[in-house]
This record gives sequence, C-alpha cells and structure tokens, in this order.
Amino acid sequence: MSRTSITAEPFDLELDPSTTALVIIDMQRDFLQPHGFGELLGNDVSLLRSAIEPTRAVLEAARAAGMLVVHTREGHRPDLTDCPPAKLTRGGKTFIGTDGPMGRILVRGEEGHDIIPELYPIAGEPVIDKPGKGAFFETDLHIILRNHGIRTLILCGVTTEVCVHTTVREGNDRGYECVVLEDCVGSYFPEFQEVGLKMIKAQGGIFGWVSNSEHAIKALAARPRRPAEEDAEPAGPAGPAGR
Ligand code: C5J
Repeated sequence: MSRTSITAEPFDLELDPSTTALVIIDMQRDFLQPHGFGELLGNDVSLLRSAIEPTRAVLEAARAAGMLVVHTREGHRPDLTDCPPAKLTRGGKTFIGTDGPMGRILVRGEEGHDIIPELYPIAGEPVIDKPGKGAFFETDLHIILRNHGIRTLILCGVTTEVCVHTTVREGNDRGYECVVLEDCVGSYFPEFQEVGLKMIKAQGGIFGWVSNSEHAIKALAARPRRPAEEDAEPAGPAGPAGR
C-alpha cells in the first residue's frame, strides 16, 4: 500500500495508485473532431477539445505511475442488434448507423467511433465498448476493475452530464470512489458542465469528488518514502539521534 492524497472537493481524498484506475470516457473522433458527427449536429466541439490536453497529461502521469488505464467508446454492432429501438429512433429521427462524415454514426469499427489519436490506448489498456451511456451497463468493466483490485476511479472524458455522469453514478453505486477531473471533462453545454460538476460533489460528495488535472498529477507523482529512505535520514537535533 502506498497511499497519497488528492486535493479535491468536497474534501481531499486518500487513494492508492495501485488500487486506482484512470477511466477515460468516450474520447471518440465523432464527438471531438472538427467535421465529426458532433459538429455536424451544430455543436461547438472546442468546448470538448479543451479537455484533451489536460487529459493527455493525466494519462501520461497514470502510465508513469503504473496505474490501470481504461478507455471506453460508445457504439453499437454494425447490425445494430444491441441498440434499443428507443435509442435508435429517438424523437422520430435516426442518427445511429446512418452515414456520417467519418463512417456510420456510433458503429464499432468505423473511423468516427474510434478514440482520438492524442489519447489513443496502448497495449495492455482495456477498451470497453459500451452500448449505453454508463460504462458499467452491459460491459465487463466491473469484473476487470475487481480483478485488478480497484477501489478508486479517476474519470476524464465526454460528455460531462451524459456518459461521464452516468458512469460516476453507476460506479458510486458499485462502491467505487469516483473523482472527476473538472478540466478533463467537457460538455457541449457550458451550463450542464457547471451544474453537472456541482451535482457530483454536492451534499458531502453524493456521487463522488471533483478535482483537476494539476492535483491529480501531483498526487500520482508523490512517491511515498520507503522505510529504507527514512533510516537514511540525516541525524540532527530533531533527527533519530536526538529523539
Ligand atoms: C456521451 C453522448 N459520450 N453525449 N454520449 O456522453 O451521447
């Protein structure tokens, strides 16, 4: 056990990097890239893209700390048999499975469904393909986390009030301590970003904690002192010889 502490709201959280996973939600081309599906719908993708660089920095810190890193993608089988009719034809319109600027919308294997190059997974990092908004629903995320002994989740990704929020709620109900990094999540709607984060940390942290990339990187870089290092401490008036 090598515990460290992350500065967070509503209060600082102790965590152990060996039992903490970085979970990066749906940083997919269609949601984030200019000329992708998100922009085609009239959204300002720069509101999401601002999360890329801080997330990349946290990803680097998590990899350096040897932490489990999990990526998720929202999408469906090419035959759409795993897409509920209510999702497929929401409001009488059909987007999922139709042709978009980067292939069929939210269909696995299509260019737009894949993760943006800046945050692309490396070997050994599980990629969870999820049919719903929450990363636990109809996926093997929970068993993967349990098999790694994970207790704490650090969350980044998009969108704050939809897939990040749903995953935090699911994770909290399953007993995980969930920390959302406010500069590493994004929404097409600034007011949803603001209130979405407030909702997580309200009432003493009803769903979890809110922190930021700087605090997360600091916590992950804090190397706890090993007993051998403490023995080597120079002896002064307050040192071992003076006690
Ligand atoms: C995600 C969405 N990833 N907004 N999906 O939040 O539909």
